[in-house]
Amino acid sequence: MQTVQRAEPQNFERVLTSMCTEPHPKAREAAERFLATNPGDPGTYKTVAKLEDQAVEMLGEIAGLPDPSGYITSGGTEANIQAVRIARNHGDSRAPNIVAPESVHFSFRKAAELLGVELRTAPTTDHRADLDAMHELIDEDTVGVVGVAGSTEYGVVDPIPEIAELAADAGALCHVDAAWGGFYLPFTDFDWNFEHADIDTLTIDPHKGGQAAVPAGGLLARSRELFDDLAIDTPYLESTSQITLTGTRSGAGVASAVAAMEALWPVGYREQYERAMDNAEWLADALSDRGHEVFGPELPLVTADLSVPMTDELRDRGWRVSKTGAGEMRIVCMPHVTRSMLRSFVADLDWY
Ligand code: 0PR
Repeated sequence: MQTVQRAEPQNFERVLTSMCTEPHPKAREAAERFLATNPGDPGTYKTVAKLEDQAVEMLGEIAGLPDPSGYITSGGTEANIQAVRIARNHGDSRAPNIVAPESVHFSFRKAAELLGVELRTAPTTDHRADLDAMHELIDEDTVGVVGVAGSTEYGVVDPIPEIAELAADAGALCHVDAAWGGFYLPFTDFDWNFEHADIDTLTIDPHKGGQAAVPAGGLLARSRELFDDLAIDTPYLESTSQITLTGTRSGAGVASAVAAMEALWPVGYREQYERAMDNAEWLADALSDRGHEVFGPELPLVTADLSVPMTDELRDRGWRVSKTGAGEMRIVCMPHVTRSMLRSFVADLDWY
């Protein structure tokens, strides 16, 4: 009996809520070719180890960091956990805390619990980090200050240069979570990356806007020394230490990240950003024309105050839509979301 069948959803046909998308054909092909490789053992799997260096180099170019350090993680969660670990190990507090806006992804809660670090979250203003509120939470035990460049729920970009200043004044590290926003932001006017601010570490995920296959997240650091605090001895491998969180890792993710970035950076990603923003703006207009209160798009993500029963009805019709914590409907205009998809979505809304 064949138990492994076609993956659902097919063609991302009615998926309006995911931050992942259909991999680029070149990324899919590369992932298949590298399925049996393990960048966790670079002595044995040399080709994929070289590809990982290339991936980090390209992510550095996207994030404005010449000569970057970093690696391809299993996703944004691992990258954020490792960034908190770097901040904790780099600081010298016995009761360390990190300060972040309340809009941070829940992966920071996992990081805090795992690492014994207190996570202090500050209220936001219009979903954006509030610098005064963050400043109030910072004290001598603060080892890290976090900004979000493209928030999960509202797609908002925090004032990163000012957050980096808060961190520097506190003698703490600055981490930016651009897991989702990182492949859109190079084509905007936002100051979000290493070029614009004194950032120490940054999360940027090829398996989201980068159109790589899952799993391919990215963690970058301004200097190699930041990773030294994470190094664990690996006596029986050819390489002598490991800075990653996981051991055996997916070579498929690494290879597909390189293939996607080679195919799309920068022209393809720019086109993708422009198309996604056009779609998000079209949707925002269509929803406000129908009397809904709309937030966004700052990046290609729109929320609207559609009633909860309506969201349930849409789900019954096969639309994959999700809600924010405050109950608004949230639509992410990923590359697979086309104008015709949005037209039929709005037509379904009109039907109610
Ligand atoms: N940081 C930000 C800003 C994120 O939006 C996310 C994920 C992460 C970190 C964590 O990344 P990983 O999920 O790669 O570890 N944001 C989405 C979310 O939690 C992830 C997602 C993706 C959810 C696809 C659903 C889905 O179909 O909502």
